[in-house]
Amino acid sequence: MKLVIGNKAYSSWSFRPWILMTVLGIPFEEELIPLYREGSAEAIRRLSPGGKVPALIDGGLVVWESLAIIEYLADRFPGRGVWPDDIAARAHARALATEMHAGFQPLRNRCPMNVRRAPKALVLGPEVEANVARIVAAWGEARARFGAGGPFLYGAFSGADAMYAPVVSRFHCYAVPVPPEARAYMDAVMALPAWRAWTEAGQAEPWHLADSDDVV
Ligand SMILES: N[C@@H](CCC(=O)N[C@@H](CS)C(=O)NCC(=O)O)C(=O)O
Repeated sequence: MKLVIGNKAYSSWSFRPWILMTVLGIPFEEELIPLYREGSAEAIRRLSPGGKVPALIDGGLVVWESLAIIEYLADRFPGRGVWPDDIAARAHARALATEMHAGFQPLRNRCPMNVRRAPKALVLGPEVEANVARIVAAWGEARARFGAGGPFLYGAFSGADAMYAPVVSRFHCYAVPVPPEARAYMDAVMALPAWRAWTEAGQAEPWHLADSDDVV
C-alpha cells in the first residue's frame, strides 16, 4: 500500500492515517508531495481524485479523505485495533473522530499545524477557546469512560487518537492551556516513536509556507 501525503511540517490531514498505520504496524510506503508549490496540485490530482492529500493506494483502489482511509484500514485489517473492540467505545470513538473531521474550524484556522514552531502562546479568541474546551471535555469523557486500559482515549491507540494527533501538536506548539489530564494524554501521544519520527522529518524539510510559519 502507498500513502500519499503532504509536508510533514504542515499537513495535519496526512498525519492522521500516517500515525495510525505506523503505530499499528501496518506496512506502507509513502509518497510525499510538497504542498502549494508549482505543480503540486497537478501531482496530487494524478493520484487523488479529490485533489487533496492524504490518499491511500491499495493495488487498483484509491481511497481519499483521511477518515475514509481510517475506515478502510479498519475493514482491511480487522483485529488490528483501528477502532476499539467494545461496541459502545467504538461508537464513541467514531463520533469523536467524525466531530474532528467535520469541525473545529476556528482552531484549525487560528492554529495551523506546524511541527517546527517552538511552543509559544498566542491570543486564541472566544471561538477557538470554545473549541479547546469542547475537545478537552471530549477527551476527558473518552478517557474516563473507556480509557482504563492504557494512556490513550480508548486505552490502546486507535483511529480516534490518530484523528486528534494534529490537535495534540497544535495544543503543544501554541502552548494552549489545558488541564493536567489533557496534558498527560498529550504527553502519551508525543512519547510515541511514530510521533517523533513524523515531527523530526517535518522539522528537517526544506519547504516553508509563510501562512503557517508567520502565525502570531
Ligand atoms: N477532508 C480532507 C482534507 C484534506 C486536505 O485539506 N488536505 C490538504 C493538505 S493538509 C491538501 O491536500 N491541500 C492541497 C490543496 O488543496 O491543493 C481529508 O480529511 O483528507
